Amino acid sequence: MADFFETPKIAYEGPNSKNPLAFRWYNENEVVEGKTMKEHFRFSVVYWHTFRGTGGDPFGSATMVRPWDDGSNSVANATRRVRAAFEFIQKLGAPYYAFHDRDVAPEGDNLAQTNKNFDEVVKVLKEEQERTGIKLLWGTANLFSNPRYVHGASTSCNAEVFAFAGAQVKKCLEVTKELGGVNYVFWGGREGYQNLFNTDMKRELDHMARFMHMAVDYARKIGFTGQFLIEPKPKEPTKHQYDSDAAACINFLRAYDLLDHFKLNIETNHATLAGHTMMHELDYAGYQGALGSIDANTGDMLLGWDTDQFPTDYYLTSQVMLMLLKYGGIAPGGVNFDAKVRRESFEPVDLFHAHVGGMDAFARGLKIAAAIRAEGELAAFVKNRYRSWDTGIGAEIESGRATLETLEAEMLKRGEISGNESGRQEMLENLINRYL
Ligand code: XLS
Ligand code: NI
Ligand code: NI
Repeated sequence: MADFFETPKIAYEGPNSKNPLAFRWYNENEVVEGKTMKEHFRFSVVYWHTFRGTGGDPFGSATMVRPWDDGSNSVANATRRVRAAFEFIQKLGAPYYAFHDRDVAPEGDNLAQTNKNFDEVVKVLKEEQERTGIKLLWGTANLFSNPRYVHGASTSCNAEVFAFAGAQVKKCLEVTKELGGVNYVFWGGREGYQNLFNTDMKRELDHMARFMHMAVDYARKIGFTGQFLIEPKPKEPTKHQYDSDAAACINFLRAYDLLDHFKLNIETNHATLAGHTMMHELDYAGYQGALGSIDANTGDMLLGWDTDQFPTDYYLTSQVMLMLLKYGGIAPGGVNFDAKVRRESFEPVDLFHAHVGGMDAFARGLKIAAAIRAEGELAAFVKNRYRSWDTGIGAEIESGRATLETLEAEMLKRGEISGNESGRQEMLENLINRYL
């Protein structure tokens, strides 16, 4: 097998290592809270940014040096790219990858030709999965790049476009099943609007729900048992994306009777764009039983778009891991690096630096979160903060026995509440810093 990368396999060398191409914290067999790190994270590499990202931006063309890629739209080039991708993922030691249909195989002149190209590349993906043991975390259909999706896919004003998108998802579900994918993602590419003057919002949302029901029905029909996921994002490319945040997605799923079939794939940078923290989105999805998977990345404080940077901040990864531990882990989802190297980091080795840093930041975050939980001070504080609900009037309310009349009678007797206590935010922030 040809070597596309000069970098050798990445090894765990421990916190004192100064080797930039070694893990200092991610030790896949190390057990934390009863599970190995490998099981906790289920790290996944994305095909789109890592193997299709060119470094182009609105002000300049491609910068990435990818010697295995001749830039053509041929199946031969796509096949070579698969070999390079699996060499990379194997050397990195990530157990999963994720793709859009159009990342892995080129579109042809018509749907039949496109499907044929896809099938040819899928054979190679399957061969490489078997050779390396790397598995598919999720598949998804790209329903936003092609100009036919200018007005959206399932929410397009044009029914023919809905039909084409349906055909595309059918094929992508078959392929995801064929490759043993454990999830299937819908990110609402252009499912939103730029302007409400030309938009029938109700009709579009009804159509989006119809589309998802069709996917659920077809999955059942072909025996695809992977978890369906929706990935919230509030804007970009449209001004308003219908799947704007965890709460909006869950409301949509519940309103259209889809909540039994879907969970959420929460992405850090999307949470930021929605004006939430990642921790908020994870807690919200988690308490509703809808936390499915995460797209791990980070934005830039000074840039208001989806910069998809690799996460390196321990404060962030500690918060994420506190939430994942709280809700019992992420499987069958995973920690999927929907992140791209900067345009200026154009050499192949930068892909290793980026992923090594992300995996290490998450491993460090896991250890910090586990230490906070082991000591139990934070949990004890929260439990104590809500103690008024455990007995007396609080327990009456929670159990549903209290009414406005009983509350009035009780408060007339007391005359006033007996007092509130400090939230101790600063003390708790200092407490977290003790573990960092
Ligand atoms: C775009 C999304 C996208 C999804 C997959 O912002 O993050 O990459 O993860 O379609
Ligand atoms: Ni994403
Ligand atoms: Ni994104």
